[in-house]
Amino acid sequence: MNKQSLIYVAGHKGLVGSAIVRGLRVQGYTNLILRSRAELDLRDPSAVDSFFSHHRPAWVFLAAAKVGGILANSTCPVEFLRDNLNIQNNVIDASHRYGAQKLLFLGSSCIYPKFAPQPIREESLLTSELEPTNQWYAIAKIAGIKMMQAYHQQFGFNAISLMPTNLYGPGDNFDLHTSHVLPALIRKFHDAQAAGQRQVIIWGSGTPRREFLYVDDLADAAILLMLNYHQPAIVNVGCGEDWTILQLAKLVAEITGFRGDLVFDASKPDGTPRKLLDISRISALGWRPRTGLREGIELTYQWYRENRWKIAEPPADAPFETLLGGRSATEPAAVSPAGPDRAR
Ligand code: GFB
Repeated sequence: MNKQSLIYVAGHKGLVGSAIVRGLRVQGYTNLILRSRAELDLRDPSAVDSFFSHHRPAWVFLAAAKVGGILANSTCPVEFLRDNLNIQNNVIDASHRYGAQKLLFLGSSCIYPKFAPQPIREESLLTSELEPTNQWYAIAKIAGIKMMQAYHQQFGFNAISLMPTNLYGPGDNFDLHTSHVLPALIRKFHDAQAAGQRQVIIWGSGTPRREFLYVDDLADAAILLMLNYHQPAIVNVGCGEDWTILQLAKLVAEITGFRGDLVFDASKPDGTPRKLLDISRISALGWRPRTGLREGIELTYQWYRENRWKIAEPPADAPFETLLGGRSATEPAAVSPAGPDRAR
């Protein structure tokens, strides 16, 4: 990849794609080609074919995907399986057919078995059953990894895949129905603080452990791999440390200034108990995360405060599937009628 190469970042408006664009620009890669979802629907094979045949990007970062938190994943299995399969099949195939020099695909730490030995090594893939709440998304991502390896094996196509842990940062989705836990907690605590509420509802038991990586660090890893890694074997990207949801909630409460009670809603799923990644492989290539969790949450909270006015409220009757695509905001989920547990 040189500074004049035409680089296509698919999904440049999303959390990961926007961070990759920021990282590329900082490193002097300015010949970028970017298309919004409205301009190019990556689920449509003929639209993707036409885009690649006209522009023939040399380097492709495939950061476009249907993503969401635990509730979105378990509520919309069709979108998570079908849309991700379609997007990745179209982009992988067109990248190869129109002569891209290299393609980078993003999997996820949730593709590993639910009870994989911790920290999770890349070799754990497909060794036992998946976590049911995100099996649809995981199956699509596993198919994407296999597709990349198949093109590598059959055509010698330089196709590489990285497995990020749970990501967060500027541009995240703060919609309380569809977001991941970290942006959801930022929003819940901010809103509770603003409304003078004394309680914030946290889903599940608070005991699951999660690893959180600031998205600009992931972008640096993606660019490093694009430049220096050419193997079909997948590469984990995480920070090497994890926290319980309770620990995370206390930290976000402190950063946002919320001093009320955390109330646990046991009617919501916990998901997998733990998914800490083994990062020996990427560490051997010289990559380290630069942003600690506290600093990353502070930066993300700052972004949220500066940009929350841009986040459109969806109509009250918006169907759940339409919320998946956007940055829209909704009311907090109701407390379990069974009565939540009090944590502090
Ligand atoms: O981030 P999250 O939605 O997804 O949830 P996963 C992580 C944990 O936080 C779960 C708890 O135990 C949730 O029950 N949690 C507590 C909350 N309060 C909240 C809240 O207000 N919102 C949310 N969303 N969670 C995802 C997969 O799993 O991981 C995706 O579903 C993807 O496919 C992503 O792979 C990285 O970490 O459980």
